[in-house]
Amino acid sequence: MDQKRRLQAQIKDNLQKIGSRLNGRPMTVAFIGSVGVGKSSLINTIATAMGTGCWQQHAYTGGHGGQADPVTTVIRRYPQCCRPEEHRNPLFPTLIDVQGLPEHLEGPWSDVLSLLFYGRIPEEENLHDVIGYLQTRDDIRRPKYIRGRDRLKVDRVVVVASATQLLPVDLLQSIVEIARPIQGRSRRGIPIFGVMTKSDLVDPDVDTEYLQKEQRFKDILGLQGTPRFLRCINYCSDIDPDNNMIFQSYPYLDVPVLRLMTQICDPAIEVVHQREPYPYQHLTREKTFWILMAVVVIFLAFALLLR
Ligand SMILES: Nc1nc2c(ncn2[C@@H]2O[C@H](COP(=O)(O)OP(=O)(O)O)[C@@H](O)[C@H]2O)c(=O)[nH]1
Ligand SMILES: [Mg+2]
Repeated sequence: MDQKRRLQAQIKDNLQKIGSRLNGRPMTVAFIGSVGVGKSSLINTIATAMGTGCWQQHAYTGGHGGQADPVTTVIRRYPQCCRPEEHRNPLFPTLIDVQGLPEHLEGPWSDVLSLLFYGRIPEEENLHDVIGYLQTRDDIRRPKYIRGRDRLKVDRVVVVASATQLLPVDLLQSIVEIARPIQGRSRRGIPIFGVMTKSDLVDPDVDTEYLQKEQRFKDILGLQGTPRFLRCINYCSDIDPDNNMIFQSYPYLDVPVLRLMTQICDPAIEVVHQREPYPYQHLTREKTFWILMAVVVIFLAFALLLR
């Protein structure tokens, strides 16, 4: 218990330091990964670890046999680590659960994820609607997603994979490219963390297949030799079949997650080019811009002629 309190105190300290850098707004941590890897469970585990009470289901967990709902990709936001009434600390991070991303981010999907990271997608928006919108409009006519809000900007990306499921290599690579672009027009670079859930279901000491998967995961995300990786066990019915977690918390689950949270909230880790705006194409490359210019020129010419 002592260790839990000590880590919580350190996180609060870190948040205080980061808060001034973010102009007093809380940081936003996005959880991304395939369906069923345990993103929602991880959010609930973090909520429990960061708080004082027992486990509660804030983010809805459990799937329908691992099937994704093909038409809803919703961003759920959990301000103040799911427990605003407990923390009353405006600097406690907002956790966001990015549900139902496809395994391959083709076409406009990477734009959508990029817009999300830049804080341009309003709350509770179905990402499939954003896709539909982008497919029917060119760059200049995107009034819906043209405004970025600082409090919606993603400051940390936590990529979640499971020890028992196939690694979605394509998805992982795309997330890295979008979060930390090295070429192209966008430059805002967001720190990436990796969590391997369900480590209760494997034995890393002898399971070489698992170890290879973990190495690959770290390689793709650039986590090799860094403290930005965590093997974790979530609060779930496998580890607590009688659901005693609704009456108590388990320090052996809380402490590892809190260790990762100290890293996530470490003021030494920063977003590169934090204030960089979303790189809309330069205005002069837009058809609409030239049409407007032509109208203005014709109008001026008429005005001159009629003088
Ligand atoms: N054994 C075990 N099961 C887990 C763990 N984390 C999540 N689960 C289970 O995995 C399933 C999917 O979890 P969920 O959080 O809904 O995944 P999501 O789709 O990524 O949000 C649920 O049945 C969870 O109980 C874990 O660490 N260990
Ligand atoms: Mg979920």
